[in-house]
Amino acid sequence: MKLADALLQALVDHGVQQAFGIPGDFALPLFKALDESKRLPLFMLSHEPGVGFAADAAARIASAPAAAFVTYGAGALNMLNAVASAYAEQVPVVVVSGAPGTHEGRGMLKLHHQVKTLDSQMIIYREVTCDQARLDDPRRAPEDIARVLSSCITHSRPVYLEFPRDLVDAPCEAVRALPAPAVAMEAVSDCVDEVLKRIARAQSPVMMLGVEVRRFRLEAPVAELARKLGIPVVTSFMAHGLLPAQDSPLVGAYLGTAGDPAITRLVEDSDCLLLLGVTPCDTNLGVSEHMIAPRTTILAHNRSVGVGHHRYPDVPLAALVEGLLTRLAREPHQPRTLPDLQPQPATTFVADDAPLSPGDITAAINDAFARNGPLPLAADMGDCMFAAFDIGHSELVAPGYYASMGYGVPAGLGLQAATGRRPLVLVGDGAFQMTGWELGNCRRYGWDPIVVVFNNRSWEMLRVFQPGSSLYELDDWDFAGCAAPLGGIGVRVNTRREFAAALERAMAERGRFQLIDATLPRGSVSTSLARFVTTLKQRQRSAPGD
Ligand code: TPW
Ligand code: MG
Repeated sequence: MKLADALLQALVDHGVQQAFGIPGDFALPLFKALDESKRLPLFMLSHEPGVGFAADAAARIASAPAAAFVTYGAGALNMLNAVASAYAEQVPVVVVSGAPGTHEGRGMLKLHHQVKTLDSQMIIYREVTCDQARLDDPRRAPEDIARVLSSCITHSRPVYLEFPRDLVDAPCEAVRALPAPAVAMEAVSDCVDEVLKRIARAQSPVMMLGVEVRRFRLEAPVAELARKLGIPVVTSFMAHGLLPAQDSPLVGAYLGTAGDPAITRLVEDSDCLLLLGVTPCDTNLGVSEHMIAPRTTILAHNRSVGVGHHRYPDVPLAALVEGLLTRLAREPHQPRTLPDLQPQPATTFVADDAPLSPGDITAAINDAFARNGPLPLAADMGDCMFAAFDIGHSELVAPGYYASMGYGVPAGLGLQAATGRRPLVLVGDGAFQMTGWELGNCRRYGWDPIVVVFNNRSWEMLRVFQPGSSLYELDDWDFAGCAAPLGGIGVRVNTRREFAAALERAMAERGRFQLIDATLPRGSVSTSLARFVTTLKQRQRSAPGD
């Protein structure tokens, strides 16, 4: 076998279904091999941040790794922020970077794209990936590839492979996938005992689901667990969009001070909060007037479980969930009666001539989804992400923790590449300025996302953080006018009636991307964003040691 083919076959064998990328001279032989082998569909975008975000979204929606192929230096380092985001949010992206040939760069002349040394890129990438290898020895490469891809799946984090350009055709053995790491069943069993005891003792247990539930494909087992125990289920901020089915045992998303007060009380008054795969970060757990007490929580995250102050260092979430289900099958619990929550009523949408607000956009989307069926959502950072919380029963990919702008549009493309389903993208005007141009790649791949630009001509979220400045005002770009030259259809709307009509048309028309440039008044943000930011700001001032 040749080294490039061994790598590509190993990617497929480890569940990778798509490659996204942009070539360069150090990566050209590898791209040629990728193209000719036909093992993976290759989607080429315009800018490496888009490549990284698209691969991230493809991996999130499929709960499987996705690959991002780039060239050395300018390409790989251009993608760094997207990979950092994937690291922070536990997304299995396999970065494959072309690299100088094994004997290049040893003489007097530095090579183009080189930073300090030929190792600089590897050193930088170590910080944003969970495992790395340079495939510079075809005898060792199969072992290295197997280890790195196994780490990617085990930890659900990005990994980094550097591929010297002269070794694409080097003969090598096929890669043999490693078995999943063994789990100490005794520890799992003790942990299950303790968790069930805590739940049995509690008056008001609540289950909060985090992104690991999705990453490790545990949505169905976790829903079954909640039903068997009779425990109400909420998602964390980052995990909104999990359990999208209408009949799932989900109450809603926990947004602390920014969310539905009934859900906030349920979580914050619970005497046993079961955090399953929840990242313990400020956007998930810090948006509260009083901190959630560690003594009353059970936190399963990052392959360990903490029960109060007691820690099980090597119990992955999947083993815990499976252990709990097996135990409940043997010793069924009497399910509790679920508390009678009174969630906030959904806003009803009126298609009149009033100017649009962010809430109108989501109410109209809910209406359209109820009529036509839901579309998977990709949301960018900004008020549009908070709007996404008002849309029910749909899958969502969004950077709820790392919070990088520029995610929405390329993520939408990644969603369609991975699922074949048409996505709905929610994006602010500021974020669209960063990566919106990737829409120009829809035509050649037959993608037709619907894109709603929340156009308030501002970096509005920043104004909430620090009001009283004109720093945040943006110019009024004609986003709708840009759509046709990029191969799509664009329309600018100002009122609720115009928005509803544009959305209905967009949903009915297939084949080209549809951009709805939704004019919002400057200074208008959703109340959830305003409350969210206010609480985060309060935390900044108080609570040292958080
Ligand atoms: C890559 C900092 C967070 S929110 C925001 C900025 C600049 C303004 C977003 O403006 P937009 O949305 O998209 O018009 P809206 O609703 O607030 O008006 N650079 C990156 N990521 C982040 N998060 C920032 C800067 C930021
Ligand atoms: Mg804006």
